[in-house]
Amino acid sequence: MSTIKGISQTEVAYDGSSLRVAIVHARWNRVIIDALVSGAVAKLKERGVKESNIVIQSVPGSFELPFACQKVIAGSHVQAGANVTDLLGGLNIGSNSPNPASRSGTPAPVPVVAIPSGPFDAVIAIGVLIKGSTMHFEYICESVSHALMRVQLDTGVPVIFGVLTVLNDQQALERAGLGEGGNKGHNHGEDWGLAAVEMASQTRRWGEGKFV
Ligand code: RBF
Repeated sequence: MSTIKGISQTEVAYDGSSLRVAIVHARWNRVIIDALVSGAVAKLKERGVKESNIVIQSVPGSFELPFACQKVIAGSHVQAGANVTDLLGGLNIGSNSPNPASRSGTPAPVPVVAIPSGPFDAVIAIGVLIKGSTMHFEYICESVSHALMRVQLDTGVPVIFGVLTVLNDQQALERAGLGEGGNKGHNHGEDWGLAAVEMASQTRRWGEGKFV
């Protein structure tokens, strides 16, 4: 049955096989978080993202998500750069090599060089904010959503907004496909996995000036 609510399917089945995606999740409301993370991972894999290219990191609560996403994106650039440097260092070109093995005429051992891992193509930030009796809910929702938007605009890496902001436990459970009674709901983590592959693929295409 079609509804007017929710995301509509794309006509394109995006291929995630060359993508690297990070999931950063909070640990508050863990049962719901775990279901959402599993849903996101399942859809990433369904779209071809390799398990080795899915990196999962956790933070205490949703308030920490924007900072962590920013650092994880920055760290992936450092990691990619570091591997290239290792690779160049390992080539040992020329006779002035400081490697003692080379000076003695023995061929330097071929270093094992890790395959360079590229920077993340997308990050999924997952948190569950349940309205309590304090004003924290409003403050955290507001600042986290603004900050996650800022991270993606500042870094140029799509950040998928996987933060549930709900009034009670029941709503949270239903949005993770864990609803009790008649309505199990729908696991929104699945949508976030698909959104990550779509946005990462499109960001690459747009970056190459391709629009068709
Ligand atoms: N973090 C969440 O991810 N979800 C919540 O529902 C949530 N509720 C909180 C309520 C209060 C009163 C406080 C003080 C914190 C809450 N946090 C929650 C944690 C917050 O995101 C953060 O981890 C901590 O405030 C430490 O910076």
